[in-house]
Amino acid sequence: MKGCRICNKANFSTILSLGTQPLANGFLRREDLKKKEKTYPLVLERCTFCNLVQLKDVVSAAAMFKNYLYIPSTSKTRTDHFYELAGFAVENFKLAKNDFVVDIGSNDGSLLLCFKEFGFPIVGVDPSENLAKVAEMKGIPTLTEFFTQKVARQIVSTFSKAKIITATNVFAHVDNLKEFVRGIELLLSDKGVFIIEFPYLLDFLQQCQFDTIYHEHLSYFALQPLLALFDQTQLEIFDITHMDLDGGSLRVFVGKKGRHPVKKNTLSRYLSMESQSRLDTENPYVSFTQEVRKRKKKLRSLIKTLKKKGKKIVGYGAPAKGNVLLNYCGITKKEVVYVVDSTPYKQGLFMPGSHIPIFPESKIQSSPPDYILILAWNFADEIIKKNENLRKQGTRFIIL
Ligand code: DWN
Repeated sequence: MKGCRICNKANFSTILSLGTQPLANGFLRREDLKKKEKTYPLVLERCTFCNLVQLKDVVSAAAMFKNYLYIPSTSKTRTDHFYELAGFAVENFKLAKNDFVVDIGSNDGSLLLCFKEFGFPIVGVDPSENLAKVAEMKGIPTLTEFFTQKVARQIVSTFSKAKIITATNVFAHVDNLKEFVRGIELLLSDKGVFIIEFPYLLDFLQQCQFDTIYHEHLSYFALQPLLALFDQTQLEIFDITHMDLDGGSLRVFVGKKGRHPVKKNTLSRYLSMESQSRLDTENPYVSFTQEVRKRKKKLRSLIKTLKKKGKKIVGYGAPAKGNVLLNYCGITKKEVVYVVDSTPYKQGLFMPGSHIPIFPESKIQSSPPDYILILAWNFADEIIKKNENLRKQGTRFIIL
């Protein structure tokens, strides 16, 4: 029986099972449609000792990330966010000309490009072979690896220690967190700052973001379990900010112990919000699971009614979470005739499980549907703005 990845205890309370699901970024080619699709159990549980919410089953990281189709640069909201993050880091931590910046889970290099434009030396670390090539073509040196202590030592000996290390939507994807943070201890300079961004458990529960439960997302972080993790290291969390991105995320600032003034009042504010939400009891998770079942029922009945009326429904965005939503709610190409997505690598492929075809966004303009189910709800404003003309012509948007 596996132990909790933060406290090693093996006492878990099941929160929700989403059955068995294909990998959320496991988009299919036409020739794959006839083959039996690999599915994996998808069960969310809570460690009853340190309260880390996490997946029960771990799928091989190589299977998920070696060839990766998700890129952040397909959404202006996200690329704007990266510029803000880079600008904040440069300003707030007074980066000097040669201060070295490392991004872990650097994907196609979108975030590092911002630091590069500021003139800083940079390196990316990402296991995805296809995306490392894209990053290198943009002039972003990238180590095609999962981040470990060995990779940290390699970077220090080849380049230097890092003043800034970023990990945006990566930390929650890591199975061996202790190995990862040991690597940060080796790579981070004495006054360096490790900046982590991830969806916040309180927002996840309050907004019932159950479609973000998928095999890449191993942990669903609140502050309390993270403090327990860093207590085991030479690092400490010294500041936090909350962001609206992705339905509510935290930006957590970590440094070597004693090197940065700890904003105790800020940390206690988050800890008291978490204790008011009683995250250490069954209550919030029972209400979450009840709400999930309600929303599944509501979406299924809406789609059924619209189909009965002969309405044409298409999906907007082919996000990983969209696949979880469609598969968990049993929605297939019979109900949603196609989805559109701005990611070139996804166009021409099919959604895993539902087998809904993926087209470029232009398709939706050429044959306007009656309804657009926004699967990338975290970018609903950007998507609705982009399709204002369709709205004016009577197309309606559905956001669960
Ligand atoms: O944590 C993760 C998040 C950050 O990104 C990864 N595990 C996987 C991935 O999750 P996702 O696929 O749900 O990410 P997004 O960024 O919410 O996906 C949005 C999708 O919508 C992309 O495929 C791009 C597409 N899109 C579009 O087609 N038109 C997005 C916008 C804004 C648009 O206008």
